[in-house]
Amino acid sequence: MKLRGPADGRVLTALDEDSPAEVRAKAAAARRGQARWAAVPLARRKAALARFAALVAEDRELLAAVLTRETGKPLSQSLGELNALGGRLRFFLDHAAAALRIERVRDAGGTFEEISHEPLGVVANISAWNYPWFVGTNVFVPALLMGNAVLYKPSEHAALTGLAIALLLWKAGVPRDAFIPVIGAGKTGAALLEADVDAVFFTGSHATGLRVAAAAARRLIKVQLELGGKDPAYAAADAAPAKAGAALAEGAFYNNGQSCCAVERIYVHARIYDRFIAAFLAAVKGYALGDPMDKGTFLGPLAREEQLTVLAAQVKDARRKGARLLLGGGRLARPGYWFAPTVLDRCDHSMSVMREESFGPVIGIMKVSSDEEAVRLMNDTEYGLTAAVYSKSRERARRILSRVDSGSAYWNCCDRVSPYLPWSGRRHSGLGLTLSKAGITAFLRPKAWHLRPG
Ligand code: TXE
Repeated sequence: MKLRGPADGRVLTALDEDSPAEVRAKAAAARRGQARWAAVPLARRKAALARFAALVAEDRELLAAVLTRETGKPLSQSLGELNALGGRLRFFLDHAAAALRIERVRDAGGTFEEISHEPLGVVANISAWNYPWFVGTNVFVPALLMGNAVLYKPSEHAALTGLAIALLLWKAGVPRDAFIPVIGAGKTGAALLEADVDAVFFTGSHATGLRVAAAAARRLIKVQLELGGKDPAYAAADAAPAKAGAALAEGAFYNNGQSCCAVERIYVHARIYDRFIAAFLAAVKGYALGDPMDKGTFLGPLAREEQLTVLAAQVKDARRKGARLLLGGGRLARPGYWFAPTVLDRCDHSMSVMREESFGPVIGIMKVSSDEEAVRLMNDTEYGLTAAVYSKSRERARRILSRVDSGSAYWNCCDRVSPYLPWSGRRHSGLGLTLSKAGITAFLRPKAWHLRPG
């Protein structure tokens, strides 16, 4: 498998892909390793993951450079991801013991009823490239802490980061058969789903998520899917247009729009429309575009060449149907996978840019005349990951957001994830959740105990 650098399209290196037989052998090793790892006292499992956090922090400059080379994410944003990792890992470490505690729930007239929590077993973690440290650790850190073994398949676009993760976990004391990287693309992922695993945690596209869910259903194994979104934001009539414009530009263009919770479509009340657009455009025009290895760069190349075609088609479709192109509009004439930051307004819901995930530096904006209209449009989607409202009034934002069918709600903020809060998508955005205390217990199975002393 050849890995190409998105900044210039040149081959970075080549890696051997795991064949189905190798995947099966790795799964068998993980099965043996899991039993031993689960028997390690929690304090030692925690110590290993705490060492992993320290090693990542120590090596963050080098790890950020690796991530930037293989995905094109600007170096400052790769570093941002690595710097924020410590807090996330601390959350998991702090809440691990409580998740494993045995609960006595009732004394039923001499019969004690208790619940204990056991690991799922061997967890397949099929991961994505856009935030490989975040979306990876959201799964494999709590999985390992709870006593599971993990078969980790990094995305083929972030395989070097995947291998670096494995090396650091092993160095930190996680046994080589408790965390095993599986290298390859879709075929390898499909083979992993046929191997002897007890659960699959997937991050990626809706289309692949459906295949993963179907494979898991045939085996009756646990499945969790973290898919994309078409995340709406609404700037209400009482929002501060300059602030909202700048904040939503960042939400739409950070990581070149390649975040599951990137702002994907914007509705702006007519009363503040012109001022909002001016602020939005000024912010986007101010973003430094260039070599992702340069710390001053905000916009780099896309991670995947295929997405250039998707974005070009969305822009063409929108313009044909009457959208106004305010900025950008197409591929940049340079080697690598570059697309100009693109802003379209006068959009409507007949356009794919307002309905299908863009996952790139393209945003559609639409004028609305009431909160009611904004709610209707925000809900006019198959996705349900996040939604944002900009308004001076918390009550107004709460009223609107409680009517939007999404897993996360943002008031005067966007494109944000917290380890303390559940990360979940509704409908086409996913199944199950990661993060929060529930994102730790997701890696456990309860056992019901009926205990009658006699
Ligand atoms: O995703 P895929 P890709 C969205 C986003 C993006 C698009 C495509 O719109 O443009 O998906 O990205 C593995 N069985 N998101 O191609 O194909 C694959 O090797 C088992 C949103 O990266 O879903 C990789 O490890 N596994 C998302 C993982 O699945 C298979 C983040 C994801 O690949 C497989 C990433 C198969 N049949 C993309 N086929 C988010 N939630 O933020 C592929 N894979």
